[in-house]
Amino acid sequence: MKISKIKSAEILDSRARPTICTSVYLDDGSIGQAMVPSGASTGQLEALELRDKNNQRYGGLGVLDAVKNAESALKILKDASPQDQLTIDNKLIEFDATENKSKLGANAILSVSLACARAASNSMNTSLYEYLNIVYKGISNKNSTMSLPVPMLNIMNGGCHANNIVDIQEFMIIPSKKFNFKDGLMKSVEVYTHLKDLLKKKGLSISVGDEGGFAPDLKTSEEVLDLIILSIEQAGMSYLDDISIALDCAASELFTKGNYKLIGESKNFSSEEMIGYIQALVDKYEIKSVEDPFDETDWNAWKTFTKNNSDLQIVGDDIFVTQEKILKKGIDSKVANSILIKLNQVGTLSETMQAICLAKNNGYKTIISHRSGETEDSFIADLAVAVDAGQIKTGAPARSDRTAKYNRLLLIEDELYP
Ligand code: 2PG
Ligand code: MG
Repeated sequence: MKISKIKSAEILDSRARPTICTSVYLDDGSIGQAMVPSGASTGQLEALELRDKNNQRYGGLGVLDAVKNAESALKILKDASPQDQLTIDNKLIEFDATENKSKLGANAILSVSLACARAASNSMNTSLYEYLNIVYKGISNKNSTMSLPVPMLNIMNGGCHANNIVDIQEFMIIPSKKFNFKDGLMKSVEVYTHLKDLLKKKGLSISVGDEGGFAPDLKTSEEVLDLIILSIEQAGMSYLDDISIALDCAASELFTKGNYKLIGESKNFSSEEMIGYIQALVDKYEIKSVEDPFDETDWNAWKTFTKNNSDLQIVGDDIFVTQEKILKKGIDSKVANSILIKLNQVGTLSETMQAICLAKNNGYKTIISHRSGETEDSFIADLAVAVDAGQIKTGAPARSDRTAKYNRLLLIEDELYP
């Protein structure tokens, strides 16, 4: 079986920015399609997202060059087996031949990589998660089971995902592991609904940020956390026993000239002060998971904080950018104990799976993640199940770009545990 055609198009993401959709056609009639998401708080070392820079179209954000580049990959892929994902991805990497995929664009490359996986799974008549599990077993050389991930739902938005001055980007709720996926999601929705009522009663805005979480005009992180905990209690649940809290500080966005500038807190913190600030929040609120608490270059702060918090999940996003080489350095330097996994930070499915495998082999937890600019594509839901990731973060339980992933997981749970 061979790839007979690659067709790409410029489409829109959830923030009204262009992104790429690619369809891979196989000569047995199977088709696979994939849409690529896009971040706002991006790590400096992420693979490059190619934009046209033509100010006449979409303020320079068009992706027509990426569309052309994705289609041009047919000439190097037409003799490869679409079921050999590693070879497909290696050919794409060789064709690009740059360190950060800047020639073709990681958006172009990823769209082909994922569409090819979908086409192969369609051709084999398997569910995508089953097919991805086979691919993952091949890449990790291990017998990996599948499981439904615990969701992390971003219900209050700050940072660069919202039009308020709250410094921390994401306040997420995590349902207890005692719930199956369906019940955990339902409990989380109850909290989200109660939070909405609470905000209304307080005369605060219930309009939402980029990931579907509320984004009222609050200032400090403590104000936000108090409201979330109150809404958990008002929903008749027990904080920590039923629902706990995770943060994504996205601290690289707060870091300027060696200091952390926290506008909502009216504070300008040194690295040591930032460690103290995060530690105090974690201790006071018994936070379960903290992502990017420090700038991606502030490795000493990461090391100190990791050493002092062996029971806390400490997640590297902008610092590791889903890249094996950087994660390896992080493991050696004892930085963090978990990794956020974003396909478009590295640009191919195989490299993403290699990073997951390295993390797991070294006792790092893995969280599959959406981007703040998303599409209706739910690929990450299947990926989370296929690699037994354990956790997924994909926004609030609202807005179709976010619920597409939760809905897909509900259907997978029904298939796996009827
Ligand atoms: C993050 C992500 C997703 P963005 O920082 O973890 O929530 O945001 O896609 O803007 O990088
Ligand atoms: Mg993050």
